[in-house]
Amino acid sequence: MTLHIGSAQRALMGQSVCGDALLVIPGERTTIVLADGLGHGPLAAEASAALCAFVEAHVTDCLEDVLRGASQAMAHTRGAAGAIMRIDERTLAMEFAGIGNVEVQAVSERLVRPFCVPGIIGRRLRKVLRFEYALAPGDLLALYSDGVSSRFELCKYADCGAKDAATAILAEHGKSHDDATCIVVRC
Ligand SMILES: [Mn+2]
Repeated sequence: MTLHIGSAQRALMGQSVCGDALLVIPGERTTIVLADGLGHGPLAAEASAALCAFVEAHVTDCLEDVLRGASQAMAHTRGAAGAIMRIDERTLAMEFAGIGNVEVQAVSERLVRPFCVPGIIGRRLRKVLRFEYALAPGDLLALYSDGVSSRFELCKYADCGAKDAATAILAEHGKSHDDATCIVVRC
């Protein structure tokens, strides 16, 4: 089984750095991170990079622990919204946990509807929810920051490659007043 992963990202117009960050860590279980540092510019980028680095350093820990640990480790940063998705390449078992304004959509014959709970990574986290799903070949997922309007239908991009889908979603639904990132995964 193989995952096809593609992404697209751009900074808010006028900013030289993007406050969003993304990371794909391949492995038996591929881990995907999307982080949106609060606000814009270098301090937002510092917070989102800190989340990606923390996840990379704790890639085998359970997702609740990763988010809670990251939140403590990021106390000196501005804070970030962020989501982590892990997919077992062999069984397509998927886990997801996220905090704040990162959204996820799925196209699947099964009910796949994970979501992020309110909060800021880098502040005291109250609730952390972890979702588990069994994905199937052909399933399509999109993970995106709040610089992308959630009013799109992912199924319209079902025939595109992952990279083309992410690029098209960003071009068609990116908001001009925020950093924007979209990651598409096809099983
Ligand atoms: Mn944002």
